[in-house]
Amino acid sequence: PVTIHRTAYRPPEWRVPEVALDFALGLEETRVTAALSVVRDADAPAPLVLRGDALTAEAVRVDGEAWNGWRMDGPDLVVDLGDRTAAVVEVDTRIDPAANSQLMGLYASNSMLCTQCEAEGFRRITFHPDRPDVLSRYRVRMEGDKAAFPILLSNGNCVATGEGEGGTHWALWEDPWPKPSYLFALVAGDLVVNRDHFTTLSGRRVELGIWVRAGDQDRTHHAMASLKHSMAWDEQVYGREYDLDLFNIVAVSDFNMGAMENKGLNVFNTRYILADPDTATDADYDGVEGVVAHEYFHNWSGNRVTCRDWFQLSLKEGFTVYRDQSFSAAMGSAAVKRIEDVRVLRAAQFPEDAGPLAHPIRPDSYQEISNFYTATVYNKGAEIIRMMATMVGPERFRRGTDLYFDRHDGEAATCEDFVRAIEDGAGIDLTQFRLWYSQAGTPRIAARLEGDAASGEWVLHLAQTIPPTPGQPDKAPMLIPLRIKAFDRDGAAQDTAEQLVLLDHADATVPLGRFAGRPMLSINRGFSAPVIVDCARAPGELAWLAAHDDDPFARYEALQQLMLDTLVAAVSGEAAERGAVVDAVRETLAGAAADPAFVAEAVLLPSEAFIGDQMVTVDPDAIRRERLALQAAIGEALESEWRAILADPAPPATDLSPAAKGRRRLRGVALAYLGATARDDAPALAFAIFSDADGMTERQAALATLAHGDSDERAHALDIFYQRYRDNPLVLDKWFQVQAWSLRPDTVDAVRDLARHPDFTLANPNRVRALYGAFTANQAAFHRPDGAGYRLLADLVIALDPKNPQTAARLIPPLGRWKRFDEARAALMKAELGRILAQPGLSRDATEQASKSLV
Ligand code: B3K
Ligand code: ZN
Repeated sequence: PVTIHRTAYRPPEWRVPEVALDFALGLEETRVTAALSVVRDADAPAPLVLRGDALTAEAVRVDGEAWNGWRMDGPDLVVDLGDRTAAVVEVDTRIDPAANSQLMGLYASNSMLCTQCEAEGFRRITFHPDRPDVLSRYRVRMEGDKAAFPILLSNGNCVATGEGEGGTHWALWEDPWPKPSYLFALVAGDLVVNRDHFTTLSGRRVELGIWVRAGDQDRTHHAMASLKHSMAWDEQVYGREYDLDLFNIVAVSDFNMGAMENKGLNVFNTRYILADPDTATDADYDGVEGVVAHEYFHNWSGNRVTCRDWFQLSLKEGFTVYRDQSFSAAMGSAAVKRIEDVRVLRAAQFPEDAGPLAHPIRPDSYQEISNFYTATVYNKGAEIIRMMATMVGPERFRRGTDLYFDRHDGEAATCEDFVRAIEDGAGIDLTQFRLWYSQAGTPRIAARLEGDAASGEWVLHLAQTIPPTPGQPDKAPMLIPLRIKAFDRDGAAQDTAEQLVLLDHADATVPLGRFAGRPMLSINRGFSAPVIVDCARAPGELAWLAAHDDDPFARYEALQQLMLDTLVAAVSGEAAERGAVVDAVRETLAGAAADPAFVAEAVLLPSEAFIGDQMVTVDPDAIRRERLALQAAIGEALESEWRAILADPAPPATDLSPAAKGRRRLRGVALAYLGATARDDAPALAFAIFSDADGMTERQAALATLAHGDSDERAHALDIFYQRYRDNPLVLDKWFQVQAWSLRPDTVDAVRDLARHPDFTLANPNRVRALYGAFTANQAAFHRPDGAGYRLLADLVIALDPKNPQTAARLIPPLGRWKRFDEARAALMKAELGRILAQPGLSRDATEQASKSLV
């Protein structure tokens, strides 16, 4: 496979100011004529290289004349234009959308046609430079059978429609904004719309449409409300207005990721559009809100200012994730949102940064760009933006982003452009900070308190190390902003003010002030930097912080650390000292009435995987055992508290206020703790909640709790759930998922059986992820000592890769964590990676992931 290097970037030799596309639509055959107006930018004659992927050029014309001066170079079309400096190049191609199982380019989903072009899917529709720094104005004509495709959509505005011959009709769309090919979209199908409108800050009326299949309209209201909130928020917080008269969203069931920000025509996975209380959990509602916002925000951070090349992906993704996180924080509880975001970072990004696929947020090379839509580029990328915002404060940050949008509007920009705009606009020197873009690996900070008995002065010693990562053995110290505060155990009067420490050397000593005794150290408050802090704690310090810290994230963190320390000690064979955790949970629960959502997050035990991340060699079985034991101990010791929470009736499922969501979340946690005890009535209690539930949040929480056990109620509930929702794909995904999450010892076998279930299909990425994504997150199951879990995953990758390499390749990384496990498991994992690599015709996607994972 060819490796593409960031430093090999060269500006395009040909620009393409105009693209006119003509589609004769059909599910099995779509004919495409593309007319590219090309203009030479290179000084000397240069061939026009148009990228293709599995395309055949049926005819080529230049300036209206048949043209023979072209050849294929592998998949690409090379047109010799002699010494012309401008031309109109027309190419006819023919594609089969129904056979497109990769879901890249133009494909059929439930007899509708839709497109996905990012990153390199446009070249599966027609020949084109297909690089993000080539921006064009698009004019799209499409014609198709009126009965099969009553709705015809593309980017921009519909400027004309008409009837054709033989029952066809056509539409002409024009997008006034120049855009890269990856933002092109087309949708044709039998769709219904939820229409609304939004009036922008400057008084322009924007028509909004959310297009779904008949019967789904009533489940689009939350998405529509989220869209309008996003539009208003981006005006208020970033001064960004929408720039077309039309904004359409289409929901499709077969989609490789969450959604796509095509200009004026977002295409979404149904999962992030459809929601009603009966079928969607509160978390699903939040997912809809967050993804609708994310894609909408891309209109500025991504579309108006796009990326020069794919190495700059975090320019749009990191920034846009930061923007959607801030938006969701403003719509609900900021503290809870921060906890959730950090949990995602630790679950998905930290392991990536610590493994063979580690890469900087701005990678240096890739073989297949689809493999770089990672938690590092997205979520760590967002943390890098957040650190800049933290260092300069909101007003200066806004000056920086204003300058960025102003300077680069209409351009294809780089991460460096963004950093320079923040430097210039906010007035800060980010020279050293830039290392966050180039160095991979999660920095570790060792923190140590030291006091002077005579003076009572205390200092904090900090030391940073950045672990080696592939291709980066040695790292330079980074600039790490740490929000820090020290508390006096006995009197708040002597608390120091919070300080923002900018750690910019390998070591530093920070004066904390005068304290009567060792102060309580609150460090990395709000998770101000994406780092791991190692800090020796005095007895009782974490419990004190869990109860008294005035930063909610730090309170959460202290309790998590206390749980983690207890669990890691138990797993390492030390006598389990569970009392401190039980007491701290009890104390935290006392605040449940005031802030149930926060309390629910705070009292959750760390995941099995995160416990494993603390160990040199992960012992999945011991982690499973000790975590369950601690869960049971907390369940039993606080039984009356959990029962009291459950005795308080659930708020109606239609109540989606943060308070109601928080109460449901806490009820779910209470049920899980009770479910972990040996109490005889626990299954019946869960079953009653399952049966009485008036919405999916309670229903799913009860089902998930039952799924861990082996009660009669479990089988019964699973059956009821299946019968009730078998025709609703998104809910059926949950049925697969809860079984793959199960802590039962036979989960590997259950997943193997579920993969043979008539409702399981490799054609739908949501279904694949529901079963296998959940399974690989189930640490003790996936890592079953005999390797059955690894084999199951590799079998799936091998079966899926020929159909959908992008989705297949994304499932490989869990096999690459072999260095963290014992020798027997490591050998089994490597064997499965080897088996994947040995498949003839393995995709570039899977080859890159599997080969890098073996190193
Ligand atoms: N930009 C798209 C991701 C496309 C992924 C292609 N493999 C969705 C998003 O981040 O908003
Ligand atoms: Zn995005």
